[in-house]
Amino acid sequence: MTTIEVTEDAIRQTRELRDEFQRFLREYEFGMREVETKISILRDEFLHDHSYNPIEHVKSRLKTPDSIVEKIARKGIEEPDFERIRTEITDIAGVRVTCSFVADVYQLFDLLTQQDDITVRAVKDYIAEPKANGYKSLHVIIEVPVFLSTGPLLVPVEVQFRTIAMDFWASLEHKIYYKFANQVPSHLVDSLTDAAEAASELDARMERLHREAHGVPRRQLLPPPPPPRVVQV
Ligand code: 0O2
Repeated sequence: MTTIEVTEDAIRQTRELRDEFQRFLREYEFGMREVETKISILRDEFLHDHSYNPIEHVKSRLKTPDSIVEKIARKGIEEPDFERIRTEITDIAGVRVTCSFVADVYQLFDLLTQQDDITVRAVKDYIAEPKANGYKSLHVIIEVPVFLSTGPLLVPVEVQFRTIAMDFWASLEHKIYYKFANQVPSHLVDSLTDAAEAASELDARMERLHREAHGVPRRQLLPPPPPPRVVQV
């Protein structure tokens, strides 16, 4: 049997690293909570002032340490330190906002990204340009200030906006890929792409029905807000 000698110094260093990693993750959790609060304020205001709730549900998650390590490897980040991880991995904190209709997706995106304390770092509009497999969602990396005892800190948070139909498709697709460990048989890949098309048609049909029943919402007749501040990274 091999025995490993663990020195006091090694134990101290390991503890320091653990504490630093926990502090690092906590910053993302605080950023995530700020975004959750902003979304829930928008939802409540919509309900009271427009008697309409554009949000079906909100789900947040912090990337697990395993998933962070896997992404560091996938991106080929050599000798990663906390600063490098901070700049390169921008989806450690993620908030997913599932909306009723596509119009709600873009309106909530505008209302969140135009807030004065929010800076937009990057936008990926997979609704305007879906992925080859049919995946649709509007992704944005924002920076939100968090006020700590040591001073303010800008935390990146990935927000994904999508409709219920897009969310339904993405959840099942994710499960299928997980089950087949990413080696999905080609007939299933084709069926999934067809299903994404069917989900888009359903989105369009339900939105038309909603407008027929309720008319174009007053909030959608307002002039469009100015574009968000985007910082190139
Ligand atoms: P999880 O479990 O959601 O965290 P980048 O971050 O820009 O360097 P990446 O990660 O490819 O590169 O970014 P992108 O394209 O914005 O996609 C990231 C997230 O979008 C994924 O997170 C998924 O949540 C979602 N996503 C993207 N493409 C697909 C897809 O084809 N199917 C499904 N179901 N979801 C998708 P994670 O980290 O993979 O997973």
